[in-house]
Amino acid sequence: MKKLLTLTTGLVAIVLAGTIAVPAQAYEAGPVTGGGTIDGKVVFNDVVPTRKIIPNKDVEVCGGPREEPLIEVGPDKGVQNAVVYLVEVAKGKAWPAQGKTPELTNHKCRFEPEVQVIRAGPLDVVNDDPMLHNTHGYYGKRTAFNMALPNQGQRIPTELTRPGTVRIDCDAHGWMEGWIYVVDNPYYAITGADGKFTITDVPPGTYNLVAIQSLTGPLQQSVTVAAGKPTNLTIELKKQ
Ligand SMILES: [Cu+2]
Repeated sequence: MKKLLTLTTGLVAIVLAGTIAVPAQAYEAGPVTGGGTIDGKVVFNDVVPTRKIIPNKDVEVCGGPREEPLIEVGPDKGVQNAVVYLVEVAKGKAWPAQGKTPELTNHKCRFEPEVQVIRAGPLDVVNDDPMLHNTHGYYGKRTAFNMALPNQGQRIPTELTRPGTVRIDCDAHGWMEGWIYVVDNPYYAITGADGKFTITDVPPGTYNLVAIQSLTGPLQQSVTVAAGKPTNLTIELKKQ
């Protein structure tokens, strides 16, 4: 038996050595025993920077000039719409049951939702407005998808298969911006208006946790989860 194992390991090593790019190991979902919880709050203590938005067309739908915050901070400094996730988790809890395909909707020249987390896979892009939007998604500088939606009610299916941060622009309205975080495991959360988040059923162990928001960028830290216990974190985001 031992000999067979050694032989098998040897074969695997040969196969791997012969492969130029080893694909990332797929997440393995199964029962979690003694899972812990990560509870936390994402805060921003600095002055909130804003940007001036001056729509130069379609103003009847897009609205007039305005000043918008670059980070959504509540009265108690909690950050809304920050995304928190664990990276490189090999196995753990099942994915939440997925009903319909996640959507990115152009509505009154905004992306709804403005920030979302999706499992790597399909995405539907929708236009709710009575004029052209050109929805353009990027991983960094590389285009992930680029589509014209000239008609109200239009829906175009696409896919985001690679985990990572996807920035969404509109080539017709330069000020529009949205964010999709594509994940390859179900250990993620998005903060509510109070900045709080919860990640449940985490197998005991030590993980890399990333908290990310568009102004501050990603902040990574190590977190250790004990069996059956909550781990409490306060994560302070800072301007890049
Ligand atoms: Cu647009």
